[in-house]
Amino acid sequence: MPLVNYATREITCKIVYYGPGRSGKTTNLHYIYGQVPNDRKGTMVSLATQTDRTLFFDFLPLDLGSISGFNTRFQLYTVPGQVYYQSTRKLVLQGADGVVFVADSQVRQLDENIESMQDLHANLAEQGIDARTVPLVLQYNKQDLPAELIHDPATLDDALNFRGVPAFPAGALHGMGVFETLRGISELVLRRLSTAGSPATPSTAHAGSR
Ligand SMILES: Nc1nc2c(ncn2[C@@H]2O[C@H](COP(=O)(O)OP(=O)(O)O)[C@@H](O)[C@H]2O)c(=O)[nH]1
Ligand SMILES: [Mg+2]
Repeated sequence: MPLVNYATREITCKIVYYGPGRSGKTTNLHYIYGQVPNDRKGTMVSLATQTDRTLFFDFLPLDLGSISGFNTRFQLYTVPGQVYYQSTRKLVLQGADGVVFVADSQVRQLDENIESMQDLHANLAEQGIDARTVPLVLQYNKQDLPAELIHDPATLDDALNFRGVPAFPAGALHGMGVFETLRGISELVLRRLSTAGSPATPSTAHAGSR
């Protein structure tokens, strides 16, 4: 559920970058962080585990409109991908309003992508989030690698995109597709928010207007 702050008139949405280890989740976050002006972002927080880190920061997007007079703030999180960080992944997924699944397009990583997608579904279910309806986009990352090393988006769609959600080819290392992906998930999250009628409370909702 998004967090609504009536004092600052802000809605905060939590977006989690999920996917197998080394698919490029951290690279996405660093790229976005580097592009957002200082006065529109918080500090990047890094929680270190032994060989990987959970990162997060929040920011106010420049070009996404407000909802019922509330500004939207996004919190972006990455999870550690390695199998043994299961408990961290579950924790980070808690309360997610949207998920970006970052797949590694390399042919040799296909099984890891599939496994991570199954892991996502299981962990969402455990958090009481409906995997069939939660705002979700896919990113097919590392499309900059030589063609013989990677699967094309159509093949990755067949293997991973069961819900037929928006999918974005990307090369996060050079920023390709990063903001398209972010915009894709933001739009889904905001669309869901506005159809849910949020933020509707006795103090701001207009009785009888819906
Ligand atoms: N060629 C290529 N390498 C990438 C791309 N995105 C990430 N990488 C590399 O993949 C490795 C793992 O990336 P990282 O963001 O740490 O993965 P994470 O485990 O998902 O957070 C790093 O060496 C990155 O430089 C990409 O789009 N293209
Ligand atoms: Mg990482």
